[in-house]
Amino acid sequence: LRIESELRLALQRNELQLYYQPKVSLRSGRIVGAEALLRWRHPVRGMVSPGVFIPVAEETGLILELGNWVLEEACRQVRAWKDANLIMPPVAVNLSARQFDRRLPERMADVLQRHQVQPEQIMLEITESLLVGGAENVVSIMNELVAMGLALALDDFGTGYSSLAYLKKFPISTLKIDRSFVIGLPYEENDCAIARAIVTMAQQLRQEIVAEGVETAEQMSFLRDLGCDQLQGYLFSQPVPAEDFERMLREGK
Ligand code: G
Ligand code: G
Ligand code: MN
Ligand code: NA
Repeated sequence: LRIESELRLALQRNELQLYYQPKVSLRSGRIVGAEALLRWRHPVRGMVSPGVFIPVAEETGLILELGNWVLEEACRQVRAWKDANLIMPPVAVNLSARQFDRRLPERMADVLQRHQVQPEQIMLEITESLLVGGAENVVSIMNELVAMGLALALDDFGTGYSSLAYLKKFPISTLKIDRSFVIGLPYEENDCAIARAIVTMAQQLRQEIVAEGVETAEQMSFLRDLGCDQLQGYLFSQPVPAEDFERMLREGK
């Protein structure tokens, strides 16, 4: 309850901020995307992790307001970067399952329009929990979003319950291999087998594949040899404030 009321205040007091973590092409080594990650600079507690406050926001329903703030801020930032003549790769935003309702396509159209951002500039990251059950309205909302030009990525892949059948049913263009399978590469045989299976499957389904949580050069070269498309992780960069991400883009890393 304490966090909930403080979180409401945080929205009013501008204590929230988006950090950006680059996604890097394993072929070219260049930045080909970014994931926006929410940060809360609490005046007393310091940096509060989204791992702590997102679950609270989801339970209380505050996630809708929080999620709208994130979409608004991501679009505002993309617009600002475009105005500064930066060549911007797509920016991915995390969506909680509760944000995925009938009005989401309309909300997306509205925020994109107000900031004059092309839908191709924004990617939406969803988790497997949304797919389980395969609700028809979820499929049709996804189809609407994709028809608008937005791309969908499946986050934390491999940790939930989605099967091959699910993957075929949903219009998802990118799979993100969960960090928990990347940690053991290339020494843990089981992790290697899982990573290999996910990449092979994604290739068959013509999906882009992003490995999360890449921290070592050995992990990177193993993933590159597998044919993985992109990496995201501390090896290249932690999530950083917008100014720092902008600097990375300008340096053409
Ligand atoms: O940035 P960090 O690794 O601490 O994030 C922890 C968790 O919080 C991750 O699961 C991440 O997906 C989630 N998260 C970060 N930002 C957002 C956001 O804007 N919206 C939602 N729904 N989840 C987020
Ligand atoms: O659930 P999601 O994939 O959205 O969350 C991403 C989380 O992973 C963020 O909290 C981010 O800070 C964290 N993260 C990103 N790269 C790395 C990494 O290389 N190592 C570790 N341990 N965490 C990472
Ligand atoms: Mn994510
Ligand atoms: Na993830």
